[in-house]
Order: sequence, then structure tokens, then C-alpha cells
Amino acid sequence: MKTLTRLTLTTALAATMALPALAEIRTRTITVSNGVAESHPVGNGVAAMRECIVEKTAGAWTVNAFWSSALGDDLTATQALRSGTQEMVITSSSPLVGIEPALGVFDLPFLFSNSQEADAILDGDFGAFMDEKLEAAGLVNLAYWENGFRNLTNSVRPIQRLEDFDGMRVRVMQNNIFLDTFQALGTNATPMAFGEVFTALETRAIDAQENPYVTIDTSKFYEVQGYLSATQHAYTPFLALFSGPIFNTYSETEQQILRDCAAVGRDEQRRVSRELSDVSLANVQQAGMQFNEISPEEMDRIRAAVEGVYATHAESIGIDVIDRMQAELNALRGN
Ligand code: KDG
Repeated sequence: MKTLTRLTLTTALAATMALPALAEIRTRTITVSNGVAESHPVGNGVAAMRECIVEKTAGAWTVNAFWSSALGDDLTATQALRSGTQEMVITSSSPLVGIEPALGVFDLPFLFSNSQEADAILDGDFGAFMDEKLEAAGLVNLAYWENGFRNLTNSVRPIQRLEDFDGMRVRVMQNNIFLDTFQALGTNATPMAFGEVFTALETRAIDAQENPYVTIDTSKFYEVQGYLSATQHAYTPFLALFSGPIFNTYSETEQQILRDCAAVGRDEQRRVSRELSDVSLANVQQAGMQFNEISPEEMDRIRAAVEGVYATHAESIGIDVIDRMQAELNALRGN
């Protein structure tokens, strides 16, 4: 009898202790949008985040996801967060440099050598430093997810050497650093929202675009592009942004749930992104794309052709930002 009483009292005490936390959780609906298809690893990340949220709120919250730029492109959706008319977006950092110029540091060509470096920088002090800048712009970055290392696809020829870029009409994200990088390679670069890329490639309004293998695969670019070359010229992070005005109406308990579950989503999304990268590369070749790697000698020439972009954009990004990034990378590399 005593054991039963003790158990009952323990259970009642535990339930009572949980009450304040649950009491601070209101019924809510979260709208989250993205520019890629739901079959992209971002879909796995959102599903994991949603499962975490439903569990932690005991079903009080609903997460509605919209794909393929259904709620507008990255910049449009991000502005909706700043005005408090949408809760969340998973967006590339690149189209947001007009809101926070320091984000341009992530667009510098060949900045990261591998995903381990990217994770260490994004999940460490540097990422927190950028998050503070975003908060000042009315955006809460809950976590850094992975867009990935970018590679060029085109409908003209394989990129085997630097000269093969000459005159190619390449779509780039709306960002002057990408624009200058591809112009330095000799291309005719055009900024364009992601949602317009497939049609522009299909109608031959442009010859080329650049994205990670999982995006090339899940956005079916293999249907309109014949060549894929492993340029690996930049690593783009995704930002799991939440509206600052809306975030401020959430209790501390609710805010912590958002952060914790966005991190759960991040870990799953990165895992699937890295697991699927080689699968997507095989898929697009199976679908008919001709894939090629580029010799170390030619990669050195390509890197040399774009290194001037760092100096050109140091002031717009912030010399302090670039110095901080370089110092953290040097520390990681044991330099
Ligand atoms: O929401 C993400 C997409 O819209 C886009 O950012 C993906 O890397 C991308 C690109 O090329 O625009």
C-alpha cells in the first residue's frame, strides 16, 4: 500500500511540476516555406522538426509546410517574417545580403574546404555572431541547416578547364558576390530567384545554373541540363529563420521548444543531405547527365581567377566579419 501511495504521489508531483510549462504553451499554427521540393532533404528536416514540436507541445501546435516557392522566393518569404505575416522560412543565406550584408561572407568562393568546417563555424561562435546581426533585422535564426557545396550544370559543354566558362549564360542567386564570381570566370551571369530557374533552363533563356547534387536531383534539373561538373565552388548554408515579431509573442518555454526542435530538424536534414549527395549524383547520371570532375591544375586556375572577389567585397561584407571568419578557419585548420 505504501509503495502505491508513494508512486501516486510521485506521479502527481511530476504532473504538477509539468503544469506551468504546459500552461505556457498556447495553441499555435506555424507556417514554414522553402524554395525546393518536399523531396529535398529539407523535407526530412521539417518532418523531424514537426515531430519534435508535436511531442513537446502535446499536439498544441500545428506546422504547415509549403514547398517550391509556393509562398514566394527566399527574399519575399523572409520579408514576410520581418513584417510578422509568416512564422518561418528555410532559406539560403545568399538572397538575404540586402537585409544583412555580412551574410555575404558565406558566398565567398571556396571558403569552406568540407562540411565539417562548415558545421564548426556555423554552429559555433561565428554562427552566433551572425545570429545577433539577424536578430537586429527582425529575424531569429533557430539553426543552420545545409544547402551544400555547389556545382555547375549546363546545356552547352563540360567544364574541363577555365576557358570552358567563357560566354556561358549562368543563373546565380540574387547576390553580387555570386555575380562577380561568375563574371570573373568569364561567364555572362544573371541573378534570378530559384523558382524561375527550371523554366529559364528549359526555354534556353540561360545555359547554366549551380547547386548541390541533391537540389539538381530533386528539382529535376537533369531534365533540362546535359552536363554536370564538380566545381564545388561554394558552400551555402540554409537559415531556419523565425519571425522576430512573432517570436517575441512566444513564452520562454515556447521559444526554447522552437530552438530545440529546429536543432533536431537540422541534425536530420544534414544527415539526409550528406547521405543522399552521392545517391543524387548517381540519379542524375542515370537520368542522362554527363558528369565530370576537374583536374587539380585546372581547379587551381579557377580558384585563382575568382580570388579577387574577396578584396572586391571585403568592405560590403565587413572587414571585421571576414577577419573573424578567417581567424576561426585558421584555428580549425591548425594554421
Ligand atoms: O529556399 C531555398 C531555395 O529557394 C534556394 O535558395 C536554393 O540554393 C538555392 C538557389 O540556388 O537559389
